[in-house]
Amino acid sequence: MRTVLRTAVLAACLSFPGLAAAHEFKSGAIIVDHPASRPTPKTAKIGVGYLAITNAGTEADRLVGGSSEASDRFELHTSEIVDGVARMRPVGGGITIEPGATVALRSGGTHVMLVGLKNPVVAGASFKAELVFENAGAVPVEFKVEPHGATAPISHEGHVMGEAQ
Ligand SMILES: [Cu+2]
Repeated sequence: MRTVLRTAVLAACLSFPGLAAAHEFKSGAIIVDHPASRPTPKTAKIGVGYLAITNAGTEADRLVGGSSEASDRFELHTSEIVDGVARMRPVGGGITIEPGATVALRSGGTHVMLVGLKNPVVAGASFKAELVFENAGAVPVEFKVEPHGATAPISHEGHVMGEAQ
């Protein structure tokens, strides 16, 4: 079933490259699915990166860092709720992806933080980046900037969860 779905998505991408929502990047055993960012206010100095990493190999690998053309630094953060407020802190030691596992970097959990934005991140734009893995090495990817709430039900609002509706 999953294979059928994936095939359908790929076919859709090939037919309508401009409209394709799915995009993925491979290097060795590592598959990076749909690197996405969110628009930022004009004065923002930080942006976010969301993506999913699958390890199709037989040995564990570890995402240890990266870089992007959009920012001075590329950090791995994790969010946690402390006294009802979402706080972030850098991930120490990288993110391990076990063989056969998929790890999603998402709002409200572990995510990429683009620190020191060179320009505002604008919806519809894209930027190049590199993920660095312990075994797979540097994996070039391209982030697409999607409007807030594009990937329901996950949204960037994970960073301000302290605000009640
Ligand atoms: Cu963060």
